[in-house]
Amino acid sequence: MRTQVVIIGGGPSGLLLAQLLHLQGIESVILERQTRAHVLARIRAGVLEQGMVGLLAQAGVDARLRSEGIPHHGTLISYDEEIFRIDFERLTGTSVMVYGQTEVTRDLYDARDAAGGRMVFSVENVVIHDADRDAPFVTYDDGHGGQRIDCDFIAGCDGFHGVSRATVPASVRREYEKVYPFGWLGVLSHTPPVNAELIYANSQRGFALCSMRSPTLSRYYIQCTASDRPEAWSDEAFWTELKRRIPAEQAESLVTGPSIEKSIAPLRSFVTEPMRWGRLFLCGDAAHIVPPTGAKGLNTAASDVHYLFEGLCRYYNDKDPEGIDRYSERALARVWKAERFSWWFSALMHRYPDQSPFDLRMQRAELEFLRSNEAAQKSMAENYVGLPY
Ligand code: RFL
Ligand code: PHB
Repeated sequence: MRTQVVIIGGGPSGLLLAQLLHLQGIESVILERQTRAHVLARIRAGVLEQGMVGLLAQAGVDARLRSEGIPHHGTLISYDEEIFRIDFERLTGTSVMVYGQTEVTRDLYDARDAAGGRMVFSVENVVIHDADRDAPFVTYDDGHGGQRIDCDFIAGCDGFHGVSRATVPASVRREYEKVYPFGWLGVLSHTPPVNAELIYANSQRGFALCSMRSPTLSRYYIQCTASDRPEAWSDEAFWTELKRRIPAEQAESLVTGPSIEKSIAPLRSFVTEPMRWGRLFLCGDAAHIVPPTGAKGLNTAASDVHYLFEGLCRYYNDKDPEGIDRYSERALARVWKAERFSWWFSALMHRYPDQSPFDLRMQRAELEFLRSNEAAQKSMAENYVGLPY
């Protein structure tokens, strides 16, 4: 088999890239390790920047997003007895959209089906060959034996644990990593959200976040220890702990109910450089991870897709290699800004096991500065709604 671009990974990055390329007449094949049902069962991000909303519109997959997505014009931040609002609309003139990653992925699968896009699920032993030569190819097992696809380029959209990053020789790769000494325990429940906007809470007992997916579906998180397991948390224990970490008014009005999903995400900052090796391009979580504070993971994956898509279009439509040659540099410039914001917002909002009384006062001073300073709020809001592509 032959195609122009082999896309490894059928998560949001791979699907969005495939759909955008298709609309430009550029052929691709997606290879996904899991089943479609497995990919669609994952509960992950919930907040989309306008840049990503625009990209989904460009891909022609924004109909449901426009009707079911919830625009958010600000967010609340609480600490101790204080609560204040960051007004995105006033400070930046724009807003974010609350619409789950699961729904984005479902819309993209539907679009790929409608376009007759080639996707192979449950593949095993994906191996990238000759990425540093002119005629690369990918081999894999599809349950009926070994297969081979020859191609011009490979997009490594296979997440943090995929094969793409590992294909780049260690002598070429530079990796930067910070592992945080805590995780997030997340619960999804069929209950009305406690507040119309998200609440990020820094409490003496640790961080909490009140988020949502729809007017009847809530998503809540609490900071937990890195070694915690979801089975150790009953629903009752979760709700009790959440109420102790959010402002009293919201704790009183919180509607609780059975969890329909409960999971723990570790927190990590990670970047690999460069994001290109020969004809292999890394995209999204395959190249970088952010802690979820500030919701930058999915949005940064989308900006990578934007730069790669632009580069491939210029290559195929104008025979101009400049876009793919500059892909790594352009993507990384934005990636590091998202890394900085997620790291800063995580440090501001969590309790660290080794925080000294001085560290705690610094955190509080920073929160007070943010509460009272217009320039600090503007900087936070600009990063939250998403820096320009
Ligand atoms: P994904 O979504 O991980 O998709 C990669 C796909 O590649 C497949 N794959 C392979 N396929 C073929 N061969 C192989 N060898 C393969 N290895 C892997 C996988 O099965 C998968 O389908 O990466 P992508 O597309 O780059 O998208 C990135 C986003 O998913 C990610 O940035 C966010 O979900 C991060 N993230 C969150 N971001 C937020 O902005 N807000 C959140 O609340 C939030 N929660 C989360 C998250 C990530 C999590 N992970 C990765 C554990 C919660 C969790 C639990
Ligand atoms: C979510 O709704 O899952 C969510 C929202 C904001 C974040 C992280 C996760 O910063």
